[in-house]
This record gives sequence, C-alpha cells and structure tokens, in this order.
Amino acid sequence: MQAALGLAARGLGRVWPNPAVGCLIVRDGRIVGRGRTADGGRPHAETVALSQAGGMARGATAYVTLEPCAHHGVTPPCADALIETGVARVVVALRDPDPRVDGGGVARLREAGIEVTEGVCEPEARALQSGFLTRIRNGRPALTLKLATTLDGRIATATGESQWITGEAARRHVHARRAAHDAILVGAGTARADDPALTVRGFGDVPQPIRVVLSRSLDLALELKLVRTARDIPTWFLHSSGDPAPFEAAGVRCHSILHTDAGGVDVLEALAILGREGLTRVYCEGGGQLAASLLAAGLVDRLELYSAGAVIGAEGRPSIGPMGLNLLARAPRMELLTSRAIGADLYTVWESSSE
Ligand code: AOF
Ligand code: ZN
Repeated sequence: MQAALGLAARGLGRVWPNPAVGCLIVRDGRIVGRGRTADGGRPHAETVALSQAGGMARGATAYVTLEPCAHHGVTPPCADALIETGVARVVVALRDPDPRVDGGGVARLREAGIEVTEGVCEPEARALQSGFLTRIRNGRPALTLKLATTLDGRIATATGESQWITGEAARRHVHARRAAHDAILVGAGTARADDPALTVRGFGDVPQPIRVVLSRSLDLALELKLVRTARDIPTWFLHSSGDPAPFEAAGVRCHSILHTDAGGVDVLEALAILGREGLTRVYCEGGGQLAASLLAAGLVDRLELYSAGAVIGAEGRPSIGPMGLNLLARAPRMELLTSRAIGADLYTVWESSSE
C-alpha cells in the first residue's frame, strides 16, 4: 500500500476533478500491474493496473489507495473490472466518500466473493487525498498557504524590494509544490505589484496549474504577464465588480462573485466557486491581505513556510496583513507536521488544528 500511495502521489495536481489514486496488482509476491489515475482523471488507477497485469490478475491481490468506484461514469465501474478479471483479494486504504460510491464499491466486491480488507494505511491515504476529500465534504478545494519570509515574518522591505528573500533551493522547491496543486491563487495586489508568471519551471514539459487571481474590481493591467500568457496557460479572475470583457478577450476566464468583505472578495465564496469547477488542491502565494482573509476565515488547511536567515524589522512588509484580532484565544492555531532545512532556509509545514 505504501508503494501504491507513492504512485498515487505522482498524480497530485494533474488528475482533478478526480482523486489521485494508486493501484498495485500483486501475484505470488510479485508486482504484475501498477497504475495511477491518469492526467485529467481518467482512466482510473485500477483500469491502468489491470490492463498491465493482463491474465496475471486472476487470483491476484489488488492494493488500492481509494475504494474502487461502483458507478457508471465515462468509464465502467472499477469494482466490476476487478471482478471480471478474477482478482481474488482487494486491499483498500480508504472508503470513497463520493455519494456515487460511498461503500458501494466494497459491497459489490464482497457480493462477488472477493475478500476485501479495508483501512490499510488509512491516515496516509487521507492525507494524500485531502484535496478530494475536502471538496466532497466542504464543497471547496483544500488550501495550502505558502509563505517565504525573513525570520521576522517580512516578505519585502518598505520600498517593496523582495527578490530574493529565500535561496535558490527553496525557490526550486516552490516550483515542485506548485506542480502538486491544481491551481495557484494570488490576490490582485500581488498580481499588480510583482507581475508574477505563476508557472512551474525547471521540471520539463509538465501540466501547468490554473492561475487564479482574486480581484474585487478587476483593476489590473492588460500588460501583466498573467494576462499576456492567458491563452497558453489557463488563467481565471474572480471578481465582484469591474468589466471582464477586455480580460476575456485576452483569454482570461472571469467568474463573478456576489459578495465582498472589507478587503476584497468573499474568500469562502471564491473557494466554493473553485470547488464547483472541480479544483481539489489550491496553493495560495499571497499577498498579505489575502493570506489574512483566508486565515481569519479558517480556510487555511496547510501552511508551508520558508524562513530565510534575514531580518528586516517593522518597516518591512508583513507576510500576513491585519486580521482584526484582539484575543489570543481567537488566533488560528496550526500544528507542526514537518520541518527541515532546504538549502540555507528552514522549511516548516503546519496543519490547521481547527477540525
Ligand atoms: C477509482 N479509481 O483512479 C479514481 C476514482 O467521473 P468519473 O467516472 O471518472 O468518476 C470520478 C469519481 O471516481 C470520483 O469522484 C471518485 O469518486 C472516483 N475516483 N475511482 O475507482 C480512480 N480516480
Ligand atoms: Zn474507477
């Protein structure tokens, strides 16, 4: 199952709206088929692994990181494929909470006389599939907030100088993390000030995550890199006022949001829109105002922080904007998941503990 999880992880950022599933077919202690959910979500992992195994699947054990599906979608149910090929035993890490499956896959296998073992490596599977699970449960993608700051939590000097706070190795790591998400999210302030490309670079010809900008009024220049490259890399603007026509003519998809809060658009509604579009994993790269809104709304599921050995002082720009918080008891709390050095910087991963 560990190997199936490793295989599944390669699909992260590539398989939405589907979960990244891995499947191994094992016969007589030998792996005879391996598969993960294909880019774009289909074919499913089991189909790929079974076709690799061919006749060797008869009497074999299948290890699957998510319950095999039981519904007729674009492809026939994976549970049926496992039954038809004569697999003898299926080991499942986690039930699929999709209402079309939700125990139905396991029931189908058992009815056909297949031995089913559930719950193997379930915590790891839950972590891996957190994006899909969050979308099914909360109707929104899982959100990772990335921060790259000085030791005192600053992201730029008072004059706006910010290149580069962290080192080369950390910046390269960020590109790998972008690739493992379905979309990259920034606020309009960051799009204006930094003119970022928000692409995955240095890993060859990999699928590019969708670039999403939250902008209350669409006060953005058509000359921004994001707009100029919108025909090649999917780019979405979520806005509550302003004229989308010039951006749409440049290839940007504009979604309108009904509600606004003091600082910008309603972040919960924005994420709900992204969830409806099928996104499961969103990587937010700032700025401080958007980060503050997301944290205040309890929408940050995971925080990935790169801390550089530099100090800027109070004149510098904070990584998190004002949150209107007076009581420590109301502060969002995170639990430390991992920490390690990347080059000369410290990388820490925190998970929301408000669940
Ligand atoms: C599997 N194996 O590799 C994946 C599964 O739209 P469809 O027909 O592709 O079905 C999507 C649903 O199938 C998705 O919501 C989830 O419940 C399941 N994903 N199931 O057996 C896989 N990716
Ligand atoms: Zn399936």
